[in-house]
Amino acid sequence: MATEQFLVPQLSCQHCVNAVTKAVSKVQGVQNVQVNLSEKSVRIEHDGNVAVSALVAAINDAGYTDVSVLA
Ligand SMILES: [Cu+2]
Repeated sequence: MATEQFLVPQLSCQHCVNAVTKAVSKVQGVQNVQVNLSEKSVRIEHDGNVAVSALVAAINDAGYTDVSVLA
């Protein structure tokens, strides 16, 4: 089990929350996705075998290109 957190400044409404949640949930190995709209952060729990780059790619593919990795 591992957790990654990302900052996605372009998150602006519930539509964004749904789009990112759906996109990231499709990545194999992802177990839980929590989007905090007020903090514009995405917290992802996965099985430990998911590359950070794959998670960023999924967020990018959903249309959110300005993604940074939080500690
Ligand atoms: Cu939106």
